[in-house]
Amino acid sequence: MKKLEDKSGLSLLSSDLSSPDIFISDLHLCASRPQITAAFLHFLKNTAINANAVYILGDLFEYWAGDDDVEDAHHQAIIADFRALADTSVKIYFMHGNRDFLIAEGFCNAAKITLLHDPTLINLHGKKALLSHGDDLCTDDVAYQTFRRQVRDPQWQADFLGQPLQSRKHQIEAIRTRSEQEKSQKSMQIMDVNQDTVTALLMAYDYPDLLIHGHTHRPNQHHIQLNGHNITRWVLGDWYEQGSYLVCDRNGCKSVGL
Ligand code: LP5
Ligand code: MN
Repeated sequence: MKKLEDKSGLSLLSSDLSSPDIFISDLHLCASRPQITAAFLHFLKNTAINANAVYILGDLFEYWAGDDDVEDAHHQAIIADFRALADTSVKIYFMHGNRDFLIAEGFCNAAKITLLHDPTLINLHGKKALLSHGDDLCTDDVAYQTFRRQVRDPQWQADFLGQPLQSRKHQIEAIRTRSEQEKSQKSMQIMDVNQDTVTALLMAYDYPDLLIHGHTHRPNQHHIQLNGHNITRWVLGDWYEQGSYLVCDRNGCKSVGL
């Protein structure tokens, strides 16, 4: 895979025209919801296996406290099935979400997954598709964006990762509680993408045909007309109640429920 160095670099990832590409996000896998993990592992073995590539656009895990947690039994089961899928030559790409941005080389190498920058532009069966987790687009959520800047700071991350794993998990649980409290006070509009931010991103990436993201848990297909360009914004669904994925081939994209 070549790394995207500039905004015109459409050569980054190219889809194999004969097989579909699959996009998922917001699975929030954790040991306390074993039925979702089982559904996901079934999906890897029975659906993803027929794809050219699987793109996981963030929040694969409920949270990720650091790569020293790869030894956890729940994580090992997932890693084993990713490796098995990668060994069949299905490519697996992962982009950080707001829950699992501490995933690094340790997990990716163990799982045979390639980490993607947010955002990443790909050539999707001849269409330009811009991929993102989506949290960066929620700019009306000022409290979250302040929090995001803090925890994405490399020095902050180095200090955090220098603490014992159990201590990190306790701190994350405390932030989760606070996040849930604060979310209950925020309007749905504040927690959605900001249209001006979306527009600026689409223009910065020279009007891609598609923008595919998750995070908001509001699966939908939005048609955007921007300066003479027709753009589709696909929002992926979460896996809390029922798994779903977006599948794209040379005929277009469609959302599929499990
Ligand atoms: O995830 P979701 O969809 O429920 O809510 C998000 C935003 N919340 C978060 C927080 C995460 O859920 C929990 C942390 C994940 C693990 C990260 C690991 C490493 C970090 C460890 C930190 C100790 O992302 C939520 C948005 C919502 O999406 C919709 O977009 O609204 O944002 C919040 O609720 C954030 C609050 O508004 C602000 C929280 C301030 C916390 C300040 C504590 C500062 C201390 C920092 C480090 C110790
Ligand atoms: Mn998210």
